[in-house]
Amino acid sequence: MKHLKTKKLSLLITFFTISFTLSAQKDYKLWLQYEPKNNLEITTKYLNSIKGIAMSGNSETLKIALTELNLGLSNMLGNQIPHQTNIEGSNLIIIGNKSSLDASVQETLKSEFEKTNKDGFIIKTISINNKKNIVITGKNDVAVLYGVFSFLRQIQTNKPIENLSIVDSPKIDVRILNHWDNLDRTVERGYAGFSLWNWHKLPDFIDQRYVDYARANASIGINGTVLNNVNANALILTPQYLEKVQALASTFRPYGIKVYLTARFSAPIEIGGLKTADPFDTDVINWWKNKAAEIYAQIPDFGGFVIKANSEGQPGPQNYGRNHVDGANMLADAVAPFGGIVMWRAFVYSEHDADDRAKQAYSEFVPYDGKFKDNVIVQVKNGAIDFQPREPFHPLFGAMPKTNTMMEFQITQEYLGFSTHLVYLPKLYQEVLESDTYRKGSTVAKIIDGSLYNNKITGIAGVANIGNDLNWTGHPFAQANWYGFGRLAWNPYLDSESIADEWLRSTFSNEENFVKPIKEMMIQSREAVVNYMTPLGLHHIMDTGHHYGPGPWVSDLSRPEWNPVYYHKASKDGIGFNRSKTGSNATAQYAPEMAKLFDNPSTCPEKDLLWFHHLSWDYKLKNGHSLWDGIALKYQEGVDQVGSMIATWNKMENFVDPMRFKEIQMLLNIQNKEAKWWRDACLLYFQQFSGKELPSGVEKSTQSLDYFKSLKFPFAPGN
Ligand code: GCV
Repeated sequence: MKHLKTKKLSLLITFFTISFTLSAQKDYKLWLQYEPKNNLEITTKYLNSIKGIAMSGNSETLKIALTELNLGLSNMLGNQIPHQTNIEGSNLIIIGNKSSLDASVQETLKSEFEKTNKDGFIIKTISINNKKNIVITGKNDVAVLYGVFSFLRQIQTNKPIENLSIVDSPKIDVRILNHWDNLDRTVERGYAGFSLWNWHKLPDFIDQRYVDYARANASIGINGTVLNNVNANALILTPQYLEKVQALASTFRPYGIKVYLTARFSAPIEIGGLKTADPFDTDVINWWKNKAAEIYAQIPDFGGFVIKANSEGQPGPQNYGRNHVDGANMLADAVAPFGGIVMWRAFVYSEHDADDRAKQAYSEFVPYDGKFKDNVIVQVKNGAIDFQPREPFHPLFGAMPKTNTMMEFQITQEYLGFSTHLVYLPKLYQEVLESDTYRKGSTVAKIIDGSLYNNKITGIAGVANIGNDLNWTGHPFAQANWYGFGRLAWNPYLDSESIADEWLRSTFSNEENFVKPIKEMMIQSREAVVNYMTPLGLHHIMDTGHHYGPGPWVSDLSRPEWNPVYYHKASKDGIGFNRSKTGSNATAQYAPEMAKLFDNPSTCPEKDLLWFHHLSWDYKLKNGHSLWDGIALKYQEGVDQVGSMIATWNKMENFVDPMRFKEIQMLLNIQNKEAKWWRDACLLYFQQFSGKELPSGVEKSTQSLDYFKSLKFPFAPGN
């Protein structure tokens, strides 16, 4: 009897261990789940078009492509597909780069090849000797790998493959993640554990995670990674670390991912023993040249440097009376012989400049237009302040026609609820990319893909939300932000809703009763966070330092523009930052049509109202509400939106494995609590100035303002 009981117990433990492991694997597998179709009709349809695989070439990259194809097809369709070396037969999947293809196949795909760029791929059903086959190809092996992932996505998302004709080239050259990872493995603004890079064990120990990371990135077309924080430690450039960097670069290479590093401008002093880092000093110039040669000797395809200079205390050329052009061009010369680039960040503002912080990057950089070398690209955040839940697009986009300009988005949710809030960021990215700059009638996307000004290099960077958490990103839905960033970096004209659709199908389920409501939930989640944190153009009212939770009352920090009160300017007479021509005149940094629109509160989009205007509490909004009522109702709307996200998710239990279902449920409950915290704290605080009652429909706080002010979070992550 006792024996039986023990046996039962051990069976039960085994069952739970297996189901936990399977569930945990799902979290880890991101959008590459390759779930079995479990549907005879669908499976048969696919298998009818896939009778064999023929691969030409045997590079590392092609081997990876083949393994991926085998894995995806066998998992989804339950069959091992036979391989062959020739292309005789029908319904074969033929994979190989252009030059390895049979001459007649090359000829058949001539016009498609003309339309593809270096990394672009072709997936086409063609007839060879009167037999139908699918060719997956491109001009190089990495392009073939991209094609394989795209082909598998067709099947993951239940799309037909009978008559394929896909020609897809990336519109941006540099599609790159920026890791703000420190050498001690902490991650600045990281909310998903510690850094993936285990510097201590490198170079000899190659964690399987490095490979899985590269694979995930390749699957969405990301082709570069900056390994270390922009607040850099010069040690990364020492031989001891470069050996480790080389090990990572070699691991990522077959996946088409280049490694880049942040260069600390004062490195010649800190690790080079020089007395200065002056970009005009011959020893300094030579030091960087030698350093570049040393790096390229180990990593021939090293991508180049990113630099945060003279920003938030980081060293830069201005320490020596030089300017950004001097610094950037000096580094550009060092990497140019090897084909490297320099991504020079435009995130600058000074405590000694009394002007509106939102204006400073534009004021400083526009006069340099045309002065940067061809291999420099100026990296500009999407908005002029700092990755807020909503910002109007940065006025630098379109204002430097003779300068390569790239986008910097933040994927990690520094100001958007860390990794406990479900916020689908591609919606935010899309809003920025499709903004009309009125510069020759162009959108931001057209500026960064180079089509407007014919730039020499184009790029999009995303500040990574990846850490060593089992699920990579802390929140299972934050995986969608990594995924969506990659997809938009490939093609900035994609629609965020279609991206959500394919991500959901690849990550969870193809069931319409799941995809439809959850897609709606994702799409709405961005507006929800704006509503419960910073409605109607409010911004930067997060608590100080860690940026966790509300802190509109913070006013005692040493630099004025670090204080939330600087941004909302609430007083008895109203609220908002007057950036119109009667205020800081930041509007004048936009094209005249745009400036005119922003300048007038009645034409300024209401979503940006308090970004550009200081208005009285009684100001009438378009819906007839007073500004005070409108703000309060927006906060309430945000909370209600989170409530409906919870209601939607709670109905999804049958579509999701238990672990992810429960995780997301718990996280949504945290989000709900924090949305209410935001609403209550902000409304109590602003009410002191408005002196008005809450409009009907807005819930009253059960806590006092002093209670909210007393909350302290000394160990908030990411700091
Ligand atoms: C890496 C903001 C963040 C900083 C970050 C900085 C930047 O200020 O709070 O953590 O520093 O942006 O982008 O350089």
